[in-house]
Amino acid sequence: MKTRREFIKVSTIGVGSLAAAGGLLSSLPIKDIFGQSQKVENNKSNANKQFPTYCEICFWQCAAWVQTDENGEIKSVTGNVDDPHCNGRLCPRGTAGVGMYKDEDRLKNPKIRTTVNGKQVFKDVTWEEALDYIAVKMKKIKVEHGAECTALFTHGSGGKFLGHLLQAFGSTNIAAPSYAQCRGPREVGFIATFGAGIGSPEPTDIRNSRCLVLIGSHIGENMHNGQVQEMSDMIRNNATIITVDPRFSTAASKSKYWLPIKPATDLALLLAWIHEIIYNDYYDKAYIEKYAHGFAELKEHVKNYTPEWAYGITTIEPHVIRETAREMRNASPSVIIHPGRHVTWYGDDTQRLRAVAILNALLGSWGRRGGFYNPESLHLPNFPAPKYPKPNRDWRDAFPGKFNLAGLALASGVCDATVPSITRDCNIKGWIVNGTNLIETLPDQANTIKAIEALDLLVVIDTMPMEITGYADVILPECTYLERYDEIRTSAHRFPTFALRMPAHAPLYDSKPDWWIAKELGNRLGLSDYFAYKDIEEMLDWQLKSVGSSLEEMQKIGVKKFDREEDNLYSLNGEDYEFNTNTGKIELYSTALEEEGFDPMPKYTAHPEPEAGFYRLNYGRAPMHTFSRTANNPQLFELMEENVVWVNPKIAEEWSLANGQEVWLENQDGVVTEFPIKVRVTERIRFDSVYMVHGFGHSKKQLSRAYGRGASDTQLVTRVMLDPIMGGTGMRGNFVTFHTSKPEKTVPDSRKVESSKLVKEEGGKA
Ligand SMILES: Nc1nc2c(c(=O)[nH]1)N[C@H]1C(S)=C(S)[C@@H](COP(=O)(O)OP(=O)(O)OC[C@H]3O[C@@H](n4cnc5c(=O)[nH]c(N)nc54)[C@H](O)[C@@H]3O)O[C@H]1N2
Ligand SMILES: Nc1nc2c(c(=O)[nH]1)N[C@H]1C(S)=C(S)[C@@H](COP(=O)(O)OP(=O)(O)OC[C@H]3O[C@@H](n4cnc5c(=O)[nH]c(N)nc54)[C@H](O)[C@@H]3O)O[C@H]1N2
Ligand code: SF4
Ligand SMILES: [Mo]
Repeated sequence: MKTRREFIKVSTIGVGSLAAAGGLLSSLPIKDIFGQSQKVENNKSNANKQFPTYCEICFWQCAAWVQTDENGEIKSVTGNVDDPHCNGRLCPRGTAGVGMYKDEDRLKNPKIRTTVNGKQVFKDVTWEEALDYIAVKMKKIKVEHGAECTALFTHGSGGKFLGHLLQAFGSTNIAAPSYAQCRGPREVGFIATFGAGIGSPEPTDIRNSRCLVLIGSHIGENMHNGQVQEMSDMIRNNATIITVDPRFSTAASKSKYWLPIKPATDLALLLAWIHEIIYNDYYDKAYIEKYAHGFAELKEHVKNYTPEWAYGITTIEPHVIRETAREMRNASPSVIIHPGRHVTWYGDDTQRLRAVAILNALLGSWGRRGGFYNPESLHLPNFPAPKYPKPNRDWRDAFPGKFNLAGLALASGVCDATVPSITRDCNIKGWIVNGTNLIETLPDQANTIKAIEALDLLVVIDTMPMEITGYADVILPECTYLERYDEIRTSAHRFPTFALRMPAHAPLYDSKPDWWIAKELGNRLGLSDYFAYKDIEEMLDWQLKSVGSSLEEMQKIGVKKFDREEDNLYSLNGEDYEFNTNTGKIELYSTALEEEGFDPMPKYTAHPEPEAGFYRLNYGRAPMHTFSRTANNPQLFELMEENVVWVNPKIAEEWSLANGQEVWLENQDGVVTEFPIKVRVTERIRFDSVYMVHGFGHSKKQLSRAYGRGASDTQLVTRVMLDPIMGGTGMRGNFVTFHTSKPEKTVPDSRKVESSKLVKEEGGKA
């Protein structure tokens, strides 16, 4: 069958030759790389100034200042001292924000997929042409299938404008991979327990805590700034850190206790801790009596979950389980069992996070100093606009009766609802993908591509040529965060703050911000009433003036702090409080889960184990990179060029693998990595697992530095362990084995979508 959409590599004439010289380029110092192809507009009126922004290299959104040089060129980015997210210090990635702006491989102008001489290529077009094309296609989808058959995938600030556009158009299918592929189960587990989710930044009072328990949450490699800083403060104060991780992480190296747990068994450890804390009367009696529901049921439920029972499952010795439970009790209520963030591991993730929430409840840490504080934010009113039309269906209709507790749309669910199925009547036909590299982000790449094949329209808005842009019908280049305004950051913290992002330079090339793209598309779709401001400056000024500030003020200060409305940072010291749960109490026994037919209290269930010769694929973060988005950043590439696979010495010996040797990994479904990855032999990983950093192994040649460097974990995540409660995609149930030379086939027939769909052609002129 002839495929409609072939994979096209976005290429430019200049970049094609640069890519060929990738090896050479990569060894040049950063300034030479910048000097080579950069045509930076001279912008002298901006010379030697500083402009406020907040960082977009990850979602901690640290507020910062952008400095320009004597030519008005962006020179550096530094932390804003008034910002509680960063306290004036950026992480290495934030400092390298300039590299994102100066990356010569950036997308430079809009493109439309077209066929020339029977070959699919991308044609350079004007913004007018690109936006007209999209509007015509969207209207057609609306007439033929309904507006609800469109969806937005978005990760990052500009998504709000596109979300507004989509809702005005008539669809509520707005999904971010930061939910079903990341923190969704944590939110659902905590909402079921405390009636409130965690959100971002996490309201963990780490700096005042006396005991921090990290369960696969690798702060220090996971560089979420404020909490890394607070954890350093804790270490200086000699507070106790307990790290549960099959790998000797950076956090483990700073901990009093490292529990090298057998992967996939954390729930057993958590239940044993709950058992210890209840049966030794370590729990906070007054707190539980006043605030909790279901203590007696919980006590009975965990009766047999003893440390000896857990030892057989987790390999953590009973005396260690007892000692660490005592450490938690000694610190209570200033103790945090950290909820983690990327928690979609084994499919029972909501229940594991329920156990984490229950443990925090028993120790009385929710709403207490050194535990979880009560975050506060100040909201800005929306610019006046008509009401959104009410769609008569959404992605949920594809899953009748399922995932009712999911609080947000599932990116994987929207993707599944796009794959044609005779049993579903909600097939999505148009996607706008903004700031998310879905090919590397969603598990089961073959499924993602199957969904893309079924689309009538795929618009990709990105700053870089990434794997996802190769599948687009229309590519729109967004300018980087250093070249644009966005919404005011209003995230909750110990006190409310606003942070402004404004351009420090005009957009390079022919790139545009999301707010402009959304407004222009709105005009073409007959939705201009929803965008009734001249430009974003007018809108922001209107919003800020409504709360007694102004755009002018924010341009000067960058961050504005507000007092809390009430003195209730720690609100549960005996005060009356009604939780937003069915019982109005902290639910140790969850009535909401019971109503949905799930276990009201977490139960341990075993997960599949690797066969002989296979090892569990474990992945995580490196301090100097964010997912797949920074691999090509010239400054960060200098710090880390590729990922490596961590292999235990015992296994390395069995396979005769040497440090630095290249291997190809093959998973349980016969999928082999496209590129080889170097071995790192280390005691820091258990013998039953291997570990690699996510975000490498780019197959996009236009990424002149990152192409083919290291391997992609996503290629190996073909098995998904679905969380039945909220639809999170557990991704750590995949097993791999080694090849020392490249095996012939890289994709087994059973997983091939359509071979020609992955034809990697060079595109036309860009
Ligand atoms: N295998 C595997 N999959 C994972 C994970 C994992 O560890 N392993 N982690 C999961 C987690 S925790 C998360 S949160 C998600 C993250 O998933 P994503 O957010 O999809 O992560 P990235 O791969 O960084 O893709 C970001 C995309 O946005 C583009 N971009 C960067 N800045 C801008 C901008 O200002 N504007 C626009 N329009 N585009 C921009 C980048 O070029 C890139 O294409 O992935 C999840 N998926
Ligand atoms: N530098 C940097 N920092 C980041 C990001 C980034 O891309 N780069 N991304 C941000 C985002 S969106 C997120 S969601 C967070 C993610 O960061 P976290 O939520 O902290 O962690 P994960 O990525 O889930 O976890 C990785 C850790 O879990 C361990 N692990 C694996 N399997 C198991 C197991 O069965 N049990 C236990 N106990 N541990 C296990 C791994 O060895 C590894 O140390 O990081 C954030 N911070
Ligand atoms: S933690 Fe680092 S990358 Fe993330 S927003 Fe802050 S400075 Fe930027
Ligand atoms: Mo995440």
